[in-house]
Amino acid sequence: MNPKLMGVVNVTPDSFSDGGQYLDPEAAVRHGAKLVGDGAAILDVGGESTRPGAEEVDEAEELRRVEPVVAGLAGSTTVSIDTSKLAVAEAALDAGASIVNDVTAFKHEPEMAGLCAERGVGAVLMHMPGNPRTMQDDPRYDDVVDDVKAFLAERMEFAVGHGVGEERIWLDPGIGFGKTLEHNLELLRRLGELRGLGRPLVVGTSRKSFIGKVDGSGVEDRIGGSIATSVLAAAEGADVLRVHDVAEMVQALAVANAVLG
Ligand code: HH2
Repeated sequence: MNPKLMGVVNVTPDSFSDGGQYLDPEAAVRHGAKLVGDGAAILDVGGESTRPGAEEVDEAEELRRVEPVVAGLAGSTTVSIDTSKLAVAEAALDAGASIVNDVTAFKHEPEMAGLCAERGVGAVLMHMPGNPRTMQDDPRYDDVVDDVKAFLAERMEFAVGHGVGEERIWLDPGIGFGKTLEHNLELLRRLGELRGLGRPLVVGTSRKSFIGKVDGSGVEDRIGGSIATSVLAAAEGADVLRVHDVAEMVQALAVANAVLG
């Protein structure tokens, strides 16, 4: 197992686990540099929380948050911009980001596909039904893995149809986005089935509330669950793990690999 680690840099007042900690651009850049030192290959910079029920952030405000942080980090590492807004993605690419991580898979602003195509950058397409305000209202699937797979296949077709090189696309089942505890567990258990889509898989379980639903832990206390789910995801073929706690993940993967030989 040799997944890349994508370290999370949230430049927000309200992200569910680290909101407010890195709102100051200098603090965010310092944090990103620490994550790279810990072993992150990619930093995912975001200026809008997507936690269930989160309010949408004004475009100018999101831009103001992320632009200096992307500029401060992109010279020394690969940066992805976690946004569903075209103007924010464009400014972040201008500032040096080389991947667009859109949790709406280009549904919020379909022109994102053209932007990624034109700039020749990577794109992470994630599964989320509806939007963060509504996604946890009684989510239902016929078969969660088949439904997520069909959605990702359709979004990939859309992106490729708009000129995005298929080789630049990564796919993400969107753990915690419009899913019950059982849906999340089943997606992790059957993650290998998504390999059939033929593209690298990104998985983000870090500190998410489904972990707390298993053992009652609060958001500050979910590292064990984050590591367990991430290592299992890597064993099922995840290529990129989106995590807050990079140093702990590096150790967990090293020990898991040592055991596996
Ligand atoms: N999860 C979050 C945000 N962006 N992007 C991808 N591709 N996959 C994910 O699983 C994912 C994501 C939510 O985590 P976080 O950024 O810590 O919280 P918030 O959205 O509250 O800022």
